[in-house]
Amino acid sequence: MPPKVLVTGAAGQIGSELVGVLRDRYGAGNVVATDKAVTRAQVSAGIIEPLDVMHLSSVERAIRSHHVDTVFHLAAILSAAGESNSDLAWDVNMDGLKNVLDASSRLGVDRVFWPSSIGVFGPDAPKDRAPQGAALNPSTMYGITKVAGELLCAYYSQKHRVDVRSVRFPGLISSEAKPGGGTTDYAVEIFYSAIQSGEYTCFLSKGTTLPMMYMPDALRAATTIMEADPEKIRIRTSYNIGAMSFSAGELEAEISKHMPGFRVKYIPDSRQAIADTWPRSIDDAPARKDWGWREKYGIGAMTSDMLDKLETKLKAGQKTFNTTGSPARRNV
Ligand code: NAD
Ligand code: AKB
Repeated sequence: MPPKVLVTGAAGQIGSELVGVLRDRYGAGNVVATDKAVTRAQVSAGIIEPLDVMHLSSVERAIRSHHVDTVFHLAAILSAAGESNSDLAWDVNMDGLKNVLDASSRLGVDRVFWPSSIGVFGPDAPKDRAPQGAALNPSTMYGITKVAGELLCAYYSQKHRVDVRSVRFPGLISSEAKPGGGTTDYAVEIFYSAIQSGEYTCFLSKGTTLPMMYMPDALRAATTIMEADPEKIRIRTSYNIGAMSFSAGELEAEISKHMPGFRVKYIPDSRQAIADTWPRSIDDAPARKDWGWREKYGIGAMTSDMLDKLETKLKAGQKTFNTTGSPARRNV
């Protein structure tokens, strides 16, 4: 029997793609896509419903009425948005998670997926290959909610027997939905600007290096950890998972291999201070050993695929697509 899945935050960067992957795996009728506000255009065909995770009774009603046994809880406020409105970040990220865990515990949900982030690390963590067990002393409200959320997940696994599984995602790069309110968003914006205008103003400095991952790998990580045998999941806070690390300047150089005329200006804003507290790379040995995590994409393959997919997508919507100034693409 396929699982009956509820996805919260389904209209976001991850959810809008994960819903399609889950519907392909488990059947469209077995995946309920929910968000505070979600439209048919944002997710693949199937059941969609409004759901505000701040309301426990609404979360319980959705789980009960659809006989849900598996939840992917994605609703959240990300790092940069969280620094602009720290009260909202605390409320949505903590109350939303606790409501999902309480409802899951009371209604007998089998498995819950909840993404943590490299934002759990703070300035005192090793910058290179930050280990699974590094001290977690984040200096952002987002990071604080992720560390507390990890502990809450482990608590509900032990005390309430909710089978919660979690990974610490790096910055995610996708050709589909645009990111919302994160510090790593530049690594998506840069591709749109390269294609549309041939130039980009980056809000991080050229040398800022961060852990990143291409969305197809992130979606595979989420389904792989959720389908793994329970005894393989030894870490019930959250697993480090890595794929690639690069600086903004290295990404510019990679895109320039395809578009030699591409130009980037670097004008760091408040997001630089957040990026400066995160590691450059992380060590994900436990995820590789316990449940077989392996990435498929590095910076070269990701860049080629992003440019292919975005060029096709933007050309399809050419009525609003201004090609003036866009440098010619070269075969690499
Ligand atoms: P996103 O900001 O694109 O989407 C989050 C969604 O949550 C939005 O559609 C928003 O409408 C919804 N939401 C906000 N408040 C809500 C509420 N009260 N009730 C219901 N829905 C609400 O975020 P994302 O990039 O898809 O991230 C999903 C999860 O993955 C988050 O927990 C995030 O911290 C984590 N994560 C993301 C990244 C990344 O690079 N995208 C990296 C690490 C971790
Ligand atoms: C953000 O920048 O906030 C996210 C993340 C790494 O958690 N992309």
